[in-house]
Amino acid sequence: MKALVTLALALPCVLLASCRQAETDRDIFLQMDTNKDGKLSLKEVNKFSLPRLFGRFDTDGDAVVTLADVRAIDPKFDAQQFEARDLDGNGKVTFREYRRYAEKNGVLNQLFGKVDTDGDGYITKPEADAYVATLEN
Ligand SMILES: [Ca+2]
Ligand SMILES: [Ca+2]
Ligand SMILES: [Ca+2]
Repeated sequence: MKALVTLALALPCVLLASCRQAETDRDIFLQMDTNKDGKLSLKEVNKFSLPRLFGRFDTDGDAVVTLADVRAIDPKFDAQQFEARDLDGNGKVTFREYRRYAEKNGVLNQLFGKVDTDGDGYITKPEADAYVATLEN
């Protein structure tokens, strides 16, 4: 559950750029929409967000995330949660391991489902805007 809390905090920023950054919401949406059909599939969201989420935890930028890296952000992060991601058990989570874990466990599915309010399996711009608006209140 801790991981979910961490994700819930990390995702609005990463996924929909609700944090005021140089990139606007619209730019992020267009960047994520790699096949340019005007809507985001879960696959597109994963492809865009997972490297950014991983990068958030890789605080020293050495391309692997250790438990120490994670705890620098979330001091109470559960060691078992970390071990679940460290598929070869060497104490370091690579992006490949993280992606395999994330896709297998559908870490973004819950958030995706929240934003995809009509449940058609795609996030449209109005759905994304409506979600960002709920965060800003
Ligand atoms: Ca698309
Ligand atoms: Ca590993
Ligand atoms: Ca939808």
